[in-house]
Amino acid sequence: KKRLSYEQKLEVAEHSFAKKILEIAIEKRSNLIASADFITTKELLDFADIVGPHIVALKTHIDILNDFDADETILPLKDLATKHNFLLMEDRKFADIGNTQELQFSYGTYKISNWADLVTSHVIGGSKSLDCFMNVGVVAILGMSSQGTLTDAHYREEALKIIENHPSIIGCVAQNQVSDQLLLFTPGVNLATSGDDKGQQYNSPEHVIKNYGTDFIIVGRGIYKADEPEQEALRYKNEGWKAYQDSL
Ligand code: UP6
Repeated sequence: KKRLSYEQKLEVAEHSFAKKILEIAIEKRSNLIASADFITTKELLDFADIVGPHIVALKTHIDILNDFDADETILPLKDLATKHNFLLMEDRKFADIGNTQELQFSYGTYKISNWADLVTSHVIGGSKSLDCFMNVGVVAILGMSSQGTLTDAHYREEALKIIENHPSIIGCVAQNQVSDQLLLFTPGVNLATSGDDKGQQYNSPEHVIKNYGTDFIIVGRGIYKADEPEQEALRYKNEGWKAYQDSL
């Protein structure tokens, strides 16, 4: 089965952040999301500036920063997102009742709702637990990349019923094909190795794009641990775009 192009997906996209990420992909000829799993603000900002031109989104785990500060971290990060035209995707993986998720989304140290364009969320709390995510694109966790994950076929079948029907959800994180109306984000992508010693499992960009129909590859250590992160970002960007074009 041939995949839809980003242009075709853009025509049918309804959510503003689905449109936005597709527009950036088309403009930059990139389907790369860099995961910036740093523990200091300086590393995060330096990295964002270096890979910014090549990515559609920067994925953060904002709660791992040792020195988070709204003015020192978020303001410059937003400036870099504007400068290089990429979205900010906070990989919070919400997994609670609606009321608690609403508090976690807007309050506390990180005030995610103030700055994130996209957030990840489990759907384990049921559809109504996702109603709290306003003015943001939700990327739902359908399946995980780690060894022994509990997101088996039965879980995914039930999760999809929620994911396909919630208006805030623009797509999902998964290691398998999903329907054309969802954007598919796939982490666990690395060209150098097949996994780590903590259960992570990797595939190549070509494998996930051709076999699962992945729209956006998510690459962490493959890029930020490389000797030359910018060169490596370009390599993943080019491999990802070529695999996309080949699969049209
Ligand atoms: N991530 C996965 N697998 C999932 C969901 N999320 O790896 O199923 C996230 C991790 C990390 C990034 O939390 O931030 O994607 C992958 O990083 P890596 O490329 O360094 O393994």
